[in-house]
Amino acid sequence: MAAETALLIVDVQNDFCPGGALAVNEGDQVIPPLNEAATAVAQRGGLVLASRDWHPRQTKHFAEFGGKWPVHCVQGTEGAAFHPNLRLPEGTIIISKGTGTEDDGYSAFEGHTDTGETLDAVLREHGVKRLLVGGLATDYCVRASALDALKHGYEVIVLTDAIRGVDLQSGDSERALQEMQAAGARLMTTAEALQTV
Ligand code: VGL
Ligand code: ZN
Repeated sequence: MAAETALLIVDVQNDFCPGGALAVNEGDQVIPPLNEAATAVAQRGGLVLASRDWHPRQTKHFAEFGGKWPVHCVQGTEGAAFHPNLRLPEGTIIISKGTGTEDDGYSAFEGHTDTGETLDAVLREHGVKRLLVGGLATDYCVRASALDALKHGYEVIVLTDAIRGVDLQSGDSERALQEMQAAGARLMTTAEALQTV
């Protein structure tokens, strides 16, 4: 794998895992394959990025202010922390998103580093051409981030064993996968992806 391949870990935070405020079924099961991918990518000199849902307490994203969701991933809370079993290699770049009071901020491409850089800018600076994408949730932030990555011209591989969905409507995750694939993403298991690229 060349250094032009980066790993984007989407929103593996306590609130999206079992016991959390917006728990995704089996959400914590994305962690072992993502830890494996992170180690492999970092070892080969590739960049690892981790996005986090990072909401203010009052945002139109939450049901009590007109949105769709229970309160989750409020900036600085335990629910917003990365899951303790997630092992982020040294040098992992954190992208915070959903930080506004008006927007959902589903895509990591709407987020920023702590110095205010966009994800696209970071990827360009590092010469990244291809993104491996995994995390939570398949039908929201993984979907939005993968589709935006394709729009920005990156090659995208979705790690099928390292994603789980909310499925507010049954079939949402399956439809999201088909949508990502139709837009040009490749779907592979983590093991396949680490062998192939
Ligand atoms: C997400 C629902 C609400 C996600 C974030 O990370 O996929 N889903 N906020
Ligand atoms: Zn959210």
